[in-house]
Amino acid sequence: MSHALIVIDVQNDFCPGGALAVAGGDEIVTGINAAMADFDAVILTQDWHPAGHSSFASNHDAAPMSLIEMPYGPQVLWPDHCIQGTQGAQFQADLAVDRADLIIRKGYNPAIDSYSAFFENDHVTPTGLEGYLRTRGIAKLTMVGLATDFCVNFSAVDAAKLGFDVTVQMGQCRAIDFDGSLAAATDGMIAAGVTLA
Ligand code: VGL
Ligand code: ZN
Repeated sequence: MSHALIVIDVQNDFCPGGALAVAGGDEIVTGINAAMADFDAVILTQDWHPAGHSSFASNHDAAPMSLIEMPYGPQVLWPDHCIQGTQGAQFQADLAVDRADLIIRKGYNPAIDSYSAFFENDHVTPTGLEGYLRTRGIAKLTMVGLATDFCVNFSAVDAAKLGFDVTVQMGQCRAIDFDGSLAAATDGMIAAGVTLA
């Protein structure tokens, strides 16, 4: 049974100085690079939004971090971030990108956000990652990256629901922690059967 490391959204916009900076986001890069040697496969995810994406507050004349109701459910409105082709969307410069077998992009659908590496926020539109993992015989996943309470959380919970054996290395993640989101994410991951290490 193969074991993959899934590195979630270690991109400039989620690091200090970025458009949606996560405190300490850049601190985890050295440890993630070192961990890559311990896995059969390394997969990177990249948040990859078209300009004017529906998850951007600027598109709704609303304040960043406010909540709206989308056809697929509640959606936090974010500052513009990870716009396709921009410096902010590039991986943090020290991340060992060359070690990756696969880079999976998400959030490219203008009408639907995608926190999870497996499904868009409608929880039904697949990214294709599940098929990739299954056809490679990968059943065990360790997840690290940004942000603990959004993209790591949604990816881990979806993976557990799909039947993967999932561990989140909390020390190699950093959180946005907005309005209790980290505590809720931690509870949700545990309830879904994710191992928090
Ligand atoms: C993320 C908010 C918006 C994340 C991505 O990577 O956790 N959070 N887009
Ligand atoms: Zn995003």
